[in-house]
Amino acid sequence: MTKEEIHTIIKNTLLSDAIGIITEKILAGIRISKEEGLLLYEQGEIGFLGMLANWINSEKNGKNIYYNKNIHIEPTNYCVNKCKFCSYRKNPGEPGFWDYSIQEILNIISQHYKNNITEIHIVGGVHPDRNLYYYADLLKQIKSNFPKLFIKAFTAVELFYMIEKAKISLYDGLVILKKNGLDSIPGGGAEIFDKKIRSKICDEKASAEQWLEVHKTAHLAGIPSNATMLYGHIETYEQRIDHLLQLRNLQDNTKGFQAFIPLKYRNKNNELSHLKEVTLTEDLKNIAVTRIFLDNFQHIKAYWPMLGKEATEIALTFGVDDIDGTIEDTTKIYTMAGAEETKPTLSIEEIKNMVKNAGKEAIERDTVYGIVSE
Ligand code: V47
Ligand code: SF4
Repeated sequence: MTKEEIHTIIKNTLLSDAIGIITEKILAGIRISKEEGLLLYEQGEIGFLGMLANWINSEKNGKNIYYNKNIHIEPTNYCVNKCKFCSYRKNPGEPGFWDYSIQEILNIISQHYKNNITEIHIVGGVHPDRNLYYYADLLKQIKSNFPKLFIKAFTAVELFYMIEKAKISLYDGLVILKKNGLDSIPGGGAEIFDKKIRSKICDEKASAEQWLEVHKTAHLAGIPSNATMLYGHIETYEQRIDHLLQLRNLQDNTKGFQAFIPLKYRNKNNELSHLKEVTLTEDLKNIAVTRIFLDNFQHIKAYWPMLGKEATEIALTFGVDDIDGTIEDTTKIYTMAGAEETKPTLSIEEIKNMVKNAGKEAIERDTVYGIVSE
């Protein structure tokens, strides 16, 4: 779809004046405001939003859909926090509790290394008895055993806890981790920045300001990161747009975010299980609005273990240019929360078919979006 074709659609359809004006701004490369973003959520028609987001994405990334060969490591599900949406946290002694040693983590990586993985993604519970130097040692041992692997590790929530406990500055703590092998930071823990919602769903964990400060400091220290938003629980559209605005503002300052990942709330086995999950239409609308609003983010990722494989394929024409990776059945966070994929694994053939069905091209990348040649 070209710009001219979108202009024709605006003229010949029953789009409201307001949506028509916002679209003209977008086509002219003019940033839209918070109020205009909210209007897209409230009044935007799903097919039109998808077309617009797909056009923006093709201007930024052509037909490329990025994926990587990765595994996740979830070192423990022991956690000092008690987020109401979490289906994963367990106390020692409870069925389903785990707490891997460094050696066990190295063994897991060895089992997958032969498959040419390029990245390990490490996130887990905030363990009360571990500290910054333990995690620095973990990174160091992974790097010395598997020097070619990129390590994307620890949400801002885990980082804030371990660095505060070490009584050093965020900058110094992050530099220690970087020197020991931290290559990038995943986007988890952001949830929804709004104070009222945060106090209702994840009262104990790092605040919005602390989450943003960790990412800002990481960018200053030369560590790139991702950002997420947990949507589809008790938040409003206004709170979603406010969350996106705070990310867009920080990205203007630091340019350190690589990808934005909307995370759909899944409702099994947690304290918010009474809430209904949102529909696929809502998922696609949310993806499209985020692609339109976050004009300074290069990549929008559909995290397929959360969204499901079929929905991810559709998302590829709603503004998404990244689908995370092969994962090889190494994450439990979403399975425990009721996502369809009970053993999340995506083969290269499946990725290529999914991307081809969407009329795009699959490109293998590393963690920092360098292209991996076959
Ligand atoms: O912060 C927890 C979410 C996140 C549920 O950076 C839930 O590339 C839905 O950050 N329903 C951790 N979501 C995962 C994460 C992530 C995942 C994929 C890629 C990247 C990246 C980062 O998982 C948590 C929380 O927002 N989460 N429970 C649930 N019931
Ligand atoms: Fe802990 Fe993360 Fe679960 Fe919150 S979502 S309780 S921080 S493991």
